[in-house]
Amino acid sequence: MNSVENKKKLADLKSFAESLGFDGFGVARPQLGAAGEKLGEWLDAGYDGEMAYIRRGEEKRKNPDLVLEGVQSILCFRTNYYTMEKDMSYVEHRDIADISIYALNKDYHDTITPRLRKMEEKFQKEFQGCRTRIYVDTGPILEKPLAQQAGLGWIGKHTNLLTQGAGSWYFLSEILTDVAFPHSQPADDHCGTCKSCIDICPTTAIIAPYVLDSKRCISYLTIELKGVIPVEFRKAIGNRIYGCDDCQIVCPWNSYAVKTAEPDFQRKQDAFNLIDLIQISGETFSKMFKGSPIKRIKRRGLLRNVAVALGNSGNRQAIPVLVKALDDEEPLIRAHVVWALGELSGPEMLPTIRQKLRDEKEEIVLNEVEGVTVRLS
Ligand code: B12
Ligand code: SF4
Ligand code: SF4
Repeated sequence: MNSVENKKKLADLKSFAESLGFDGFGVARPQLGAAGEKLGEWLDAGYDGEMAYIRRGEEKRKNPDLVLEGVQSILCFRTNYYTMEKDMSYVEHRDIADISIYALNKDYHDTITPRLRKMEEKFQKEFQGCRTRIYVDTGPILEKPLAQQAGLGWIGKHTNLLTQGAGSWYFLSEILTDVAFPHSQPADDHCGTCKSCIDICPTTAIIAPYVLDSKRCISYLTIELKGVIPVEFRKAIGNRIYGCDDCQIVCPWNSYAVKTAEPDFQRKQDAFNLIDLIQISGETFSKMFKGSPIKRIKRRGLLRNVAVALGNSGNRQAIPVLVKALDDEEPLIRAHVVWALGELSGPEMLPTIRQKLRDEKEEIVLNEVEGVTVRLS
């Protein structure tokens, strides 16, 4: 293919991408360079926590050729999910559950994947016999460094990709292909001397500029971590029950973010009261969070987080519903409810906890009872 034809086809692909709802498009070379090496360092330091899939796919993440043999170009896309203004005042509404903006809507994988398929179909028609692979989030590739190379933005000190004039409230997705295109100009870093994201982080998870220890990040603790939330982070979690937006809220570049008109991303969830949420049954959970990313952590993950948030609410009216929740069939929920009761009440609560859990066998719950006994005695 000659370069004029090549450029024309790229321009057509870009307009098609826009017509599908993508609002950023660029082409990355399929080499990760320093980002691949840094991944190794990051894993060696154990910053991945329990996300074993990252380590499993380490070699593929470092080398896209292991994902698609003969890959020549990676087409990268941005999808804006900014739907509501949010400032840090949300932390003062301690009875209301905070959910990250990206999770208030339909699960983005379900919106973006069909679009990528359409993009892929068009591509296959244009370049007969070519090979392609599409990904949004879950693929064994380093989406942020690739998007940076594709000129879509730079990786900020908070480790998200952000763009001048657009901010960072967007998702990334890709098409890998064996068709060669001219690669885009990589985006430059415009963080400068700013360090607002580092200063605001409630758990000091951004341990150095551009380096995140996932094990400390509230997004990891409330979504990825399957088991018990370490006690040292529970207070800092505040009322956040699914993900965390703080490092993006304070980023000055997000003052340029423009709300998306995407119907799938219009805010559907109402403001949830924590006391109501801790009482939901399995059936209500399934109905309430059908099609939402929140379904991923299941009722037990959500109510674990809600229990922590209630413990941080300072609202003693939550005590009776928490006492009732000690009967929950999920040990993970009972364990965090014990902690929450310890935060909201005094030593007078200990006999009730012991009585309710007199037949308790689960170690994670017994550990919490021991912890609360020490704290309150
Ligand atoms: C694992 C993961 C997480 C983990 C780890 C986050 C992270 N920083 O990578 C956890 C669970 C914490 C997480 C949280 C969130 N995530 Co996430 N996550 C991913 C996932 C699946 C893989 C990312 C990955 O490979 N991380 C591994 C490490 C190695 O990457 P890294 O932190 O970028 O590490 C680099 C730096 O450490 C750097 N480095 C190391 N040392 C040094 C030193 C210097 C000097 C420099 C310059 C660099 C440097 O090099 C490393 C390699 O590039 C991607 C999807 C994908 N397939 O890429 C989505 C993704 C990154 N997540 C996304 C989102 C939206 C989020 C949240 C905002 C959700 C929320 N609101 O709660 C938060 C943001 C938290 C944050 N501050 O980053 C989006 C980000 C979109 C964007 N605009 O950038 C992605 C791209 C998903 C998507 N398809 O849209 N996520
Ligand atoms: S998402 Fe929250 S906890 Fe994670 S790095 Fe950003 S501010 Fe810190
Ligand atoms: S808050 Fe400041 S340092 Fe952090 S990503 Fe934004 S511009 Fe960069």
